[in-house]
Amino acid sequence: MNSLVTYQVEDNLALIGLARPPVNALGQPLRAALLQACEQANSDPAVRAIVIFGASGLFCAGADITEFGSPASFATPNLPDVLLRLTRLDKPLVAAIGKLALGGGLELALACGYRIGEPQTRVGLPEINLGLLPGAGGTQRLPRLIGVQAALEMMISGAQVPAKRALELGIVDRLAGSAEHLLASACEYARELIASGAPARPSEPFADPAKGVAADFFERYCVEQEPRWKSRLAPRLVFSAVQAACLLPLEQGLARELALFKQAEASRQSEALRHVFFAEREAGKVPGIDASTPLRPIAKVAVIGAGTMGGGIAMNFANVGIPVILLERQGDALDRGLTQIRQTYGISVKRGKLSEAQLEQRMALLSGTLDYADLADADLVIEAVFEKLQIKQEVFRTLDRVCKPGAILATNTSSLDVDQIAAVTSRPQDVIGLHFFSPANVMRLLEVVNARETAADVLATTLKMGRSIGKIPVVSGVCFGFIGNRMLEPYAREAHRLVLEGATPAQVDGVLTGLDLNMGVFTMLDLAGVDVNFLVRDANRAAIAHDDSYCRLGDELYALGRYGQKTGRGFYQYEGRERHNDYEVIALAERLAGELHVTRRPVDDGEIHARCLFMLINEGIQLLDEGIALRSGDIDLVWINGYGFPAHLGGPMHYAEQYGLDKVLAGIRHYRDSLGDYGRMWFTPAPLLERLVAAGKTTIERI
Ligand code: 3H9
Repeated sequence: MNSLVTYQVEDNLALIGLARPPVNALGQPLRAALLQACEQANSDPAVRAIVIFGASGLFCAGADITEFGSPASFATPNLPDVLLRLTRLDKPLVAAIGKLALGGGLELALACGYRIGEPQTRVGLPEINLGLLPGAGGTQRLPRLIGVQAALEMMISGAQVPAKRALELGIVDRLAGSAEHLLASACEYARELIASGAPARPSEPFADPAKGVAADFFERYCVEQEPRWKSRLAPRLVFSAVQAACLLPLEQGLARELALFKQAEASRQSEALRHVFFAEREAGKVPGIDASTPLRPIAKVAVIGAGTMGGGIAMNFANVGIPVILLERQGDALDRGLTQIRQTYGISVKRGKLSEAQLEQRMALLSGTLDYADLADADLVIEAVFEKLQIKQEVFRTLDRVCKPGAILATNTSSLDVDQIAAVTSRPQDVIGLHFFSPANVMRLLEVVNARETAADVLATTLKMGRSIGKIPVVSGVCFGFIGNRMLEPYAREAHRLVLEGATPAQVDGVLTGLDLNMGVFTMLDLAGVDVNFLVRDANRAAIAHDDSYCRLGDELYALGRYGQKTGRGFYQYEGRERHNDYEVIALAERLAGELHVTRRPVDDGEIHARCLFMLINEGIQLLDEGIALRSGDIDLVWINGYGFPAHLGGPMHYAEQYGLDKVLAGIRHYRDSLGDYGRMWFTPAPLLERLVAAGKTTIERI
């Protein structure tokens, strides 16, 4: 038998083990081997039932994602055909689902008439996260097994369903007592089936999925959900496929599913989301670090500053059972911080995401102090104090005095020079930047700033720690603003300048949200604080001293105390959370344009798109060329997970590749030549972009 599956006949049972590490992805070779093994079992008169299991425990993570977009994805035997054939074997098949059955892996289990899990089993149809829909029968078979509503919910959310819930829903028929007993329990199940003369496939609980579904179910579902889908294609295709399950007999439903799947697979959105999937896995691979790099233990964490940021950071550790001590200068600030954390957990309790007991467990892991001496036994200290170099340096001098040798000293700065912070300590090798994004307990991005002297084991430890608290850690070198905020600068610059030239904040934001960004530049600044943005910009004033005219609008709003949402006025006016245009801001822009001799004119949406996006892309390419970012996929992850760039566009670098690097370059040159002094000042193409286009490259890489 092929080495991709193990095959054994024991006591009238054929045991077929999937053996393609690491996750039994159902690429063409495994599909062929599985089919061959099943045919062999089917034609062997000594075999009366078949058990399919994961040879190393894990059942299957689905189709092989690396095959999508290439002829291999449907190379013979293709997955839908293999699974259809399995449903037609005349012997009972039992899927023994160890650990995971995802996507095509769950579809394989659904093609088996019987399914057993273990307590740690999780099942799901996460195809939507790849811009796809289940394409090997899932959209047709799952509704017939658990009903339309539950099936649709699983496919639209892409969520993993834990074992107990899978049992309640009827996705698995029973659970083994433990993972170790799974195969033995599956064999026992198969023997029971043989003994009772059970059919190869039992009848389906929801054989007519339309039955019992309200006549207006699909219509109502669409009205409720569609606004959240924005311009994403995959949810709409999932929806159509499930609708087909209600309208068409199985065979025609499967054909419809296949057509929809192929449409999804060929889409740019799926290509972009697949890029993101692999970028997330690549981001963990950092030169100079591998499995042999030693790790430092992190059993206790300290956070300096119990404000919104410090509190949010602390919650990440309490959530995974690591004790955290919060340090503040004043007792009342500390109390406020801890109360705020309790309130935030309280909201999760109200939403049913956390139990009261879990809230108390987490709060019990959090303690407060006003005394640096209490940080002496912390393994990792994260400083989250005011964003000013001198203040942070003072904190690090103190940490250097009080922390134990080998403690990792991290700064949560969003823009300052980590080398200069490390330099005030006697142990710069232990210093690193850990830039959390607000709200720090929610946002998945963690920029890990690898300073000049940061030791390899410090970097490796923080990367692992980042993943263990559920973040996507991305390594950045040291520069002003690191990857994310440095790119924000030219992107926001264009937005501000366009308002001086005649666009309105709402028009600029509308173009950006029209691309499915979570929010436009001005909404984001109002949320983050016009004052915060001013202070960051001010710290970098020397770098833009040659022309900071575009900042004048933000500077004046700051001077007027219009700090954004928190003061009810910023680039917009607010009533509660509701945002309205503010004609005072337009009048201010008109006055400033006059003073700065900027000619006002109607600005079209295409220009807003090009100027904001091309400048964002240009800066990203420059960062790659400077080695601040290790790869273009890292830049995409930063903008998707930290700045609300839509994952289905793949991040700004992937967006540029899909848009055409030559067109981006031509656009930058066009504005360089057509915007007078301003254009000549700011629209300089990144040399790497010029080199890539000259070399005829269509992907962004360092050359
Ligand atoms: C599908 O099934 C379509 C069908 O409906 C229809 C078809 C016609 N393929 O994440 P990890 C690799 S769509 C290829 O680091 P973890 C991954 O790249 C699929 N490779 O580990 C990595 O490689 P490397 C639906 C895959 O423990 C290594 O395995 N399924 C696949 O943190 C380890 O992965 C999904 O969307 C794959 N399917 O997480 C599930 N899966 O070491 C996608 C993983 O070279 N996978 N790899 O970097 C996952 O969600 C996670 O990988 C999983 C493990 C939870 C399984």
